[in-house]
Amino acid sequence: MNQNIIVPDIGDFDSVEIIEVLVKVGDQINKDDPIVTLESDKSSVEVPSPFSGKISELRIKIGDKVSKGSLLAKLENSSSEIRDRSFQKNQTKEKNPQTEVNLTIATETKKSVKKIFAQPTSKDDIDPLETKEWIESLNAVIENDGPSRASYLLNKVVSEAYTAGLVLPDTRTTPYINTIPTELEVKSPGDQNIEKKIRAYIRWNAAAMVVRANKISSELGGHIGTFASAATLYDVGMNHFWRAKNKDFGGDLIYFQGHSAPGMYARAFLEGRLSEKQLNRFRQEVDLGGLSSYPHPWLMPKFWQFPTVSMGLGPIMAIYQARFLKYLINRGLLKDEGRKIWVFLGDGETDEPESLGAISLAAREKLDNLIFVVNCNLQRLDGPVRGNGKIIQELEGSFRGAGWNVLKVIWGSYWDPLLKADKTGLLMKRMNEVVDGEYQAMKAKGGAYVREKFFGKHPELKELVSSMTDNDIWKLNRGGHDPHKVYAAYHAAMQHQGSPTVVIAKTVKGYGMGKSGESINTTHQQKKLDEQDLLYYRDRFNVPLTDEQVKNIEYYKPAEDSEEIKYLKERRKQLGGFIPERSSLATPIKAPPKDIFESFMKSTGDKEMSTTMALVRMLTNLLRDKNVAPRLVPIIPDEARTFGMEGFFRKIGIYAHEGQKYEPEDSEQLSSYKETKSGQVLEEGITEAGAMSSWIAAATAYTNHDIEMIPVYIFYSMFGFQRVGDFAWAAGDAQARGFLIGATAGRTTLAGEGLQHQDGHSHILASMIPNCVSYDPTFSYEMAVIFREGLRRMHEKNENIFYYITAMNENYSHPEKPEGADEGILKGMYLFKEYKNKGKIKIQLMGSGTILREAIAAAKILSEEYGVDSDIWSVTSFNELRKDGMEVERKNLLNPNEKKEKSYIEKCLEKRDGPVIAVTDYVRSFSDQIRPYTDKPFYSFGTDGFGRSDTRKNLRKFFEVDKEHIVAYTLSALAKEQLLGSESAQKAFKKYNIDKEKPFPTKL
Ligand SMILES: Cc1ncc(C[n+]2csc(CCOP(=O)(O)OP(=O)(O)O)c2C)c(N)n1
Ligand SMILES: [Mg+2]
Repeated sequence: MNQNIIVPDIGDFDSVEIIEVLVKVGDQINKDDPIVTLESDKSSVEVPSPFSGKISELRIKIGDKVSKGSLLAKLENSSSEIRDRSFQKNQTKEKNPQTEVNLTIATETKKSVKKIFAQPTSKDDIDPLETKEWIESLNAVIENDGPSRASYLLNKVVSEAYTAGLVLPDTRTTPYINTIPTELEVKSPGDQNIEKKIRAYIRWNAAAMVVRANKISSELGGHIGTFASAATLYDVGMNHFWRAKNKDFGGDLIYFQGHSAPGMYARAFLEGRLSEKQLNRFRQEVDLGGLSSYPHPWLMPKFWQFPTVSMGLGPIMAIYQARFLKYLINRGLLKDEGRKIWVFLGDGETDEPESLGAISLAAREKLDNLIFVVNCNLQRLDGPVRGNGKIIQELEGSFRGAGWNVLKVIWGSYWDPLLKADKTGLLMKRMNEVVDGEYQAMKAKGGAYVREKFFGKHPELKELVSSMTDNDIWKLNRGGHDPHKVYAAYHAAMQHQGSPTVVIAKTVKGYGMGKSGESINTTHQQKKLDEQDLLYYRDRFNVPLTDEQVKNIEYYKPAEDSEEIKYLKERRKQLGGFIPERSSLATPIKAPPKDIFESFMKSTGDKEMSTTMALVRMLTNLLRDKNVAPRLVPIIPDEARTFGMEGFFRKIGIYAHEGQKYEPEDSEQLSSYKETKSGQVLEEGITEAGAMSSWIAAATAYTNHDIEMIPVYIFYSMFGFQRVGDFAWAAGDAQARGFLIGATAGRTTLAGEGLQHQDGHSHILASMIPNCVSYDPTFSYEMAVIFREGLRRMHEKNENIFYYITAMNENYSHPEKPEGADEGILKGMYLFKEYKNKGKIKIQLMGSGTILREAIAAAKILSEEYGVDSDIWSVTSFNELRKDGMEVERKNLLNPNEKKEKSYIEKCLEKRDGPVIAVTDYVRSFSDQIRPYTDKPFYSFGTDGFGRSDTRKNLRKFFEVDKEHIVAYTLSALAKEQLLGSESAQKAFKKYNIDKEKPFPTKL
């Protein structure tokens, strides 16, 4: 059968140009193979063939303009399967069980029910007998038919109640008791005696390490109280749950709470992974071999995996990590091995917007590979987290509301008999009503205080504990310190499917520290324990050290053949190895062949485009390279259309773990919104923090998943570094490899959007991150050379750097790459053009981004109208030039007797005359950075001040970076340098109507 391939619906565009023809007559093509690439003034998109077959005729060529319905090619022997059916096919495949359930419920609840007026819940039990019957019925169902039947019935009853208009009590929270009832707790198979000893040694060594460091200098700091509260939470995980990476398994990923780092070192010491010498070098890292204060992969690249200490970043990065793991599995790049992501965070830390900001995404994406453990020691740095409330209940409400499986671990086993004996419900009532401030005070003030303040409120409760001593009461433990309760919760979390789990554990800050810091407001910063405190701590945990050893703050490590060390090592062996440990088995990605970038090296002639479009075309080309294509991870926070990337939607699909349950409104269109389980694009919605977390997950996949990925996160540059700067810093720490693209960059280039949108400083922020390599290219060939090198350096040569490249939305034509420019493009500057022999005076004119074009235009005017010659330098990276300048200067200062080395800037400028005039679309400090590295007079111009909306022309005039200002200021600078009389400048100011009275833009 013969078929015509025509241009499908391409949205609002008409008469768009064909820029590539990707097939020729005689080619055998498959359905969805691209035929041509179309380019409008905003975006480029490939047109796929709706059929497979052999191309018998081509009706178009490069440069032709086509619209919807234009004939592109003819096919012979084509199969009749048409493109639009693919959606229907998908739809039947990806069934939606949820919809079916909802439908059943809906029809069932349509039964007629007698409507009654809504009434608030009655406070008093007017018929206790009836209440008892209901409860007994429920218990009978639980016993006879199991909890799932009981839940079903309750849900049914609740639905009926809603239909009847009843106001039901708030169900976001459950009573202030453990979620898992004692009878349902799965018992730990471990040897509790040995585990207790191991935990005691770890506690001791962690505290000793901090105290020792502070003996050297109190400048060093450190924390004891955080780990003291969390030791059991970590130990149970280490002994029983967390599986390490090895040749057979990808490994669970554990995000440790930053301030609990001492505990991880202390365990690694017992495991024989860290030496005593290393412990003694806690927080002393300047000479190699020290231990970093907190988890920092940059400083301990074989140990730490995740930088977590800037609070809030760990939780959200971990959520997107769990999501990215599913993405890799759903895209067929990774095996599903049931790996889990565990995240530890403090209760105070949950106040960070980032901590809870993405919990609804975790539930929506059904991330049952994710387990949060919130260590609720009820305190933060200054005092209680919720003195007047209950952080555990508040968190339960938030997580349950978001759709998480919530496991509260509030009370330890010593409370079990009391709860059982409490027939009146008063104990639970009391537990519910006491606020955290009181709970904290109770742990600080001892058993008698608890008897009076907690149990003393009701005679029945006082009676309940009448046979207990104050010491017994004091021993009533919190769930987070009870290994049995913690084990049961972790076990349940591991089994849970369909949603993420949060274990909310109640603990005591500074547990075991006694007067020196148990449950007191100053616990967090306690880092010095005196002799008495140390002796108390030793006794509290039965650490077998003599008084003398305690006074010397010795570490305790039993012999290698002791039962404790053998047990500890055996447990880790069973779980596949040690944790944390950082490694990479990823294989590099072969850099794409040159021809993928070749078309960008040529002039675009009259054709105008933006560097954003050039980049998007580059990515489209890269999707044709078999090595690179599957590894590309385009990440966009709801701006694909802004950047002309909507063509990616259909071409590679948007990742959606449930596929697409609806027919998209634009399904007929070429760029239709296609969501699919194997989708490649991460369309994040409006969350820069989320998108950045996705980028970090992908950019560190080489170590966390042993697969090299190439994330390209494209964002509004204004909403980049300044919005998520701390994540970018963490990315540097984590040794991320990938591209950050600051699109719509430049204070005057974004024009209409105004003050909050126009970026004139992101490069300064990027320059602060040591392993971030940044560029502000002007022309498409610069972008191509930079991007190609980024792929080579990061993903083929595995350098631990990441790229920040700005891309603009201004359309202009692009010249051909000057011969031999590659090296300079990458180093940061190259000679773009020279005006010679016109005049005697010369300037060194530098520019970057779109403002380089103003400089080029100014050079022409200066040459033609004022007889001033210029060397025009395209400065692709002031940041890279500065790095080179600093390093060379340092070397020269260190070696005053040696021959002076020249920085790259000096080499470029040494044989060239005249002052430097530097102009960019960024604040002056961007170009000022290279001032120290040339002895030429230096004048910089930039866009200091708040942006505002107007046309590009007006904005450039306002910020004084248009060609007219460049000309006038250059002439004035030449006058100042006494290379020219001042009349020329005066003339130019007049000619261009430059208002000398206008205030400096930072003041406007
Ligand atoms: C973003 C950020 N802000 C502030 C700090 C300083 N800081 C370190 S720990 C801490 C208190 C932590 O309290 P919590 O989260 O409850 O942890 P805990 O030590 O009680 O387990 C603060 C304010 C930080 N590390 N990161
Ligand atoms: Mg806390």
